[in-house]
Amino acid sequence: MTQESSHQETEARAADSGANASARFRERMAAQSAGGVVDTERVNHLASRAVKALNDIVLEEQVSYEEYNAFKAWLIRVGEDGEWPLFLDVWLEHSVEEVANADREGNKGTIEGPYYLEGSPEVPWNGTIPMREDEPGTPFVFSGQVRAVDGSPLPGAKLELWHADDLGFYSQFAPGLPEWNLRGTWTANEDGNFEIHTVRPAPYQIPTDGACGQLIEAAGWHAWRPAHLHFKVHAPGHHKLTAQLYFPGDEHLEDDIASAVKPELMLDPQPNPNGEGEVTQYDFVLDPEQ
Ligand code: MBD
Ligand code: FE
Repeated sequence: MTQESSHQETEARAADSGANASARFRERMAAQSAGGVVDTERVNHLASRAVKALNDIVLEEQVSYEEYNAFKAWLIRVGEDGEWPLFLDVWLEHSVEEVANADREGNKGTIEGPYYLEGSPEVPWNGTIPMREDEPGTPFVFSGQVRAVDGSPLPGAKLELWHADDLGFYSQFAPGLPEWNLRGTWTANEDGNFEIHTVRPAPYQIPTDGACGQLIEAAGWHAWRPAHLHFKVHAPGHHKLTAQLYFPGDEHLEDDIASAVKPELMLDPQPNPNGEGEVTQYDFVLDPEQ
């Protein structure tokens, strides 16, 4: 990594990542023809419940004008910093994911978070993720198989992986990183196997200098997520799986700010017998579509 890129990267501001996350989300919704359409009756029901829940809090907690105005100012700032995607994905998406995937038989999934991008570079089944020549971090080999719930391998399954770099930044959201850095799409081989070469991600702090950081500080919370690898795994005729995988011993497994850790999503890295970094194995099991 050059001095220049590390300098730019560490100067990433919450508002830059927020603006990028908001813009990418808007693009994705615009690309889905049916995106965002919820029928009137359902909007009435859900919006009425949400408004009532907030009013109940005000009445039960005897909320003052000072508190109301602090809340109003903070909501305005969430918008200004582009942090609605971050706020929602950290504090609400885990419940939506729980509802969506309650009856999956195969792999447990977890939240997508705000930093996914479609269309990352294609990598052979045993290839290396796009990264800088001197990408900081422990070399990490991640292999496994993609199968159906009946045990049959899924050759040609696609695995999209994205993760933060050693400083906790995601390409295309923080400045100063090459496009698609630490993002790639693998195609499983004829046995459904894959072997991904990357570097081990570091624990991750959500941006602290924006509206979400302001809330965390005002409430005396912390901003940490455990180190994680994000995946989307898909094969024709099967439900797409969105998951994250975590590392044992991480300080924030029990108190992930995004509430997205599950015991089924733990890796077990071992020293690589070749002496360079670590290896780990994990299989993905996909549910049939019906
Ligand atoms: C992340 O990297 C992330 O995965 C989530 C869920 C929220 C904020 C940043
Ligand atoms: Fe993440």
